[in-house]
Amino acid sequence: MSLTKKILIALIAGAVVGGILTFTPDSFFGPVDKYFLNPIGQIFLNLIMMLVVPLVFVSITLGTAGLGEPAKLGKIGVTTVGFFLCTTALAITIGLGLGYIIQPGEAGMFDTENANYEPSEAPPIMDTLINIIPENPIAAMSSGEMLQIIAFAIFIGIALAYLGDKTQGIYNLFEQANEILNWLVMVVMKFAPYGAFALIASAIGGAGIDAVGSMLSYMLTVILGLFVHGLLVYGLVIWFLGKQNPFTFYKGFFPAMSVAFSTSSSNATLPLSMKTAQENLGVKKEISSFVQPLGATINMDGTAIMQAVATVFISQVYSIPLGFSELLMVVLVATLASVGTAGVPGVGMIMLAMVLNQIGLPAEGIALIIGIDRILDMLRTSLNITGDATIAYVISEREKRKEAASVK
Ligand code: DAS
Repeated sequence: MSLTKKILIALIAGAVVGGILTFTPDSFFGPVDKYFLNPIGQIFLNLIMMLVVPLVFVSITLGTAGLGEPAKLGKIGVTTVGFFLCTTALAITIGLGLGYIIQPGEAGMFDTENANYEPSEAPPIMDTLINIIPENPIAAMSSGEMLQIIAFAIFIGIALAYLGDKTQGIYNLFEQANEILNWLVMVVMKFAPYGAFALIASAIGGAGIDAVGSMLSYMLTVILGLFVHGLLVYGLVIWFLGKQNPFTFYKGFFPAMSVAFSTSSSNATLPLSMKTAQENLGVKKEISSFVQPLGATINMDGTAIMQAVATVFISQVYSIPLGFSELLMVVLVATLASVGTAGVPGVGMIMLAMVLNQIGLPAEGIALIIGIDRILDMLRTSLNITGDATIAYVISEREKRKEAASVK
């Protein structure tokens, strides 16, 4: 049986067990989660997170070196970031639109009196952009500062491209390191079904049916936004720019989406995202190795949709109308906010506090939605990595068409 089928069965089984657990008392769910579900889920998460920093560093270095002369790297880089910003701005617009059409904040009484949420500090956007160049690359790697690791890897890759044969040995070393890391990814993925089962059972069991019930209108609005963006926006991009049937694309990329769903972490899924894009979708290795790690850090369309819907939801619950300028501010801040935060579980909530603060909405409103956020995080993380793969696929197909034309 394929890994995809095993993960799918594990997810369904985990969701059923999680649903049953929501009806059990905390005195039962607590120990089950603490001594069984959480350890299995955490071991799986740690195993893949262990590979992320070395894999991002090696793959971006190889991807950059593989793109060859900096002029091509510059073009690919500008196209990539341009695509990222456009799709994220579209995602936010879809989220805002659905929030106004469905009006989830009017769906019922929400207890705003006891709503209390202490937002953890999100990195100021300007600091993030200035600090992209690491003072100490080793420190960046030890603390998992993904943008700084990516920047350092790009410099190394450019040097390898320029120095060519002089550093062929080092290039080969990176190639061999990449082989080792990909082999380890394959080994770790054998554990994926068990990790997926434990993670989803714990997330659903922990959310509780009552929380889901009262937040249903909000959840359904976000989920609708994710599907509209995934099927319509990415579907059209894959169809018209990638010249591919979107459903063929989704079928090929599903293994990565299922792991993203289980882990709620773009970073943790990155090793499999790149492997799946290259092997199942035929994305050129140097494009995949450059676009996907960058996207896992700065491109989060699913998160942007949640933030847009949550902003409208909170403005409705607190009866604070948003003017056109506030809505534009949401688009700008939510688009930029995703640049500075890595793809790890729950990062969307941290960024949401930043967005709410910027437009003067109470961040305490996050307390209303945080209980069910982990379930939405699973879905939006799947969309986040799919957006990265979509852009990598489109750019790769365009490069292939250019190469074919130049051969003729
Ligand atoms: N979990 C984040 C990710 O890995 C997304 C989020 O928190 O919204 O992409």
